[in-house]
Amino acid sequence: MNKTIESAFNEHLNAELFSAYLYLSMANYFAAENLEGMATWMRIQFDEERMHADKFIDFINDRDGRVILEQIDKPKSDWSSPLEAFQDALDHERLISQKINALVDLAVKESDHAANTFLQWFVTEQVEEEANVQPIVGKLKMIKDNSMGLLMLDEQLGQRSPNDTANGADPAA
Ligand code: OFO
Repeated sequence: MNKTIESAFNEHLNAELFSAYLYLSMANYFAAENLEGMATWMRIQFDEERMHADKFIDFINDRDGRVILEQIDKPKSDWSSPLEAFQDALDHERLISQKINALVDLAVKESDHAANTFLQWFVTEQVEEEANVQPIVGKLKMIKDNSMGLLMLDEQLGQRSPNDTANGADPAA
């Protein structure tokens, strides 16, 4: 496997694992706030991020590369409001989208066509990842301090099931 790509993919694998850790932390913040629906939504997001990490692991191994796990940074554990938590999630997904785009640029530069093709799934996925969070942020801005609105949104988000995750069923599985 191209060593530059291998090292960049290992670095990105760590970013996906951090995403998982961040959303698990948010799930526990929501559980502590008795917002079980939002906690469920974040637990599903946690699972999804682990699936993203698995994809990078499988690709590196399939190409006879070497997966090197690094330390995962400690995520934030408290937020001042559900809006702040979901805004952080949206900002984080935008950052991950930039990282994926930078990996595509690198794959092109290194003429690694297999890596480029692999990354296209993530390019599409990131559109979904941002689109999943954006309306929640918008609704929370509308809700402000209205507890009835917050409870209704919590109820709605609790209905998320693993099959409704970004991109629906995993086409690459
Ligand atoms: Fe892995 O997409 Fe979110 O971070």
